[in-house]
Amino acid sequence: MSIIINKSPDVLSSEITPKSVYLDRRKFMQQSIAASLLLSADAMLPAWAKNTAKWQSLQKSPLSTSDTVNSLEDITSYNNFYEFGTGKEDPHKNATAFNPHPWSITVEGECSKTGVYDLEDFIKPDALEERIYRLRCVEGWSMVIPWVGFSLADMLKKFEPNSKAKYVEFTTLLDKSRMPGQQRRVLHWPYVEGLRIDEAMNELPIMALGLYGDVLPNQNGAPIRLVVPWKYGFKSIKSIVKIRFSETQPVTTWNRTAPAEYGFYSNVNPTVDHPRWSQKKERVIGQPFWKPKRETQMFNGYSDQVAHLYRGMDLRENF
Ligand SMILES: Nc1nc2c(c(=O)[nH]1)N[C@H]1C(S)=C(S)[C@@H](COP(=O)(O)O)O[C@H]1N2
Ligand SMILES: [Mo]
Repeated sequence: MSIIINKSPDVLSSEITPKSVYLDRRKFMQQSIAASLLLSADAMLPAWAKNTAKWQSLQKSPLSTSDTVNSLEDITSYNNFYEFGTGKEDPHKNATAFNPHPWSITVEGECSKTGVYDLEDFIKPDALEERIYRLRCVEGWSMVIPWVGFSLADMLKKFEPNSKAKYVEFTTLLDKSRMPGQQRRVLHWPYVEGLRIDEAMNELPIMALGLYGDVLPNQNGAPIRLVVPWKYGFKSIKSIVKIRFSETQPVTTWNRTAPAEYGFYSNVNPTVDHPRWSQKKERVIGQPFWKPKRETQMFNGYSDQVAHLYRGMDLRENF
């Protein structure tokens, strides 16, 4: 197992962060969540999001990194979410009015349990855990986020994919009125991402419903987003409304937009540079400017869990 994996599931983010700071953040979160709910009187929180107080005592996954977590402020004010603008501060400003409830996910393609599911239909609060993962953006920065979520593989298995299901495609909500960034044609909307089925069935990817012990802030992909810790951040698609099992490789947004720059795999790989910049190092958000950059690790530190998925593949060609 790689050195960034903490094997003792005993430290919760609430202990890493001084209690008073953590509680302040919770207060801030609750206020901002309360404020966003005020905007729509009929906003009904689904069962899984009620009483998230208990999320603070969730079991911490042993797959978590022991690296220092970023502050809630960093995690919620420096974002990439083009549906709410292309600037790093735009999602924080422009996503406050977004109401992610009620929410459903359409399941299509090569599986026996296709249909439209309400989030509650398949989310069991017991399956929730805290997973602390580093998010490494292709642009060359990273941060460490205490997610609340559940195993993607466990969720996908419930839809009973068949033998033709070679890939899984994920799609973000398309709604220009609720996602103002979609009024500009900076990307092909809706945002689409995909994984090979064996990648999706690996133990690492999670569907996140929250972070820092509370529901996901809108700018981080409320109410549900993917987190794939060994791939560049853009694979971790936000605000998912559709999951499709397919026989052929999905056409993903960034790959379609700039195929020479963003491959389908997009594994974190310090030995393969982006055509316009090096991927050897990363700026850790929240660290003082004088601190040296961090060395980017192969597969973001998860070689032991995922290197076998790419055995025999040329990762320079399949970038
Ligand atoms: N739908 C959607 N998902 C998205 C993006 C986006 O623009 N739209 N940006 C991606 C990129 S480039 C990154 S780095 C991460 C950022 O996640 P965070 O803002 O929660 O840190 O989300 C990814 N998921
Ligand atoms: Mo990114």
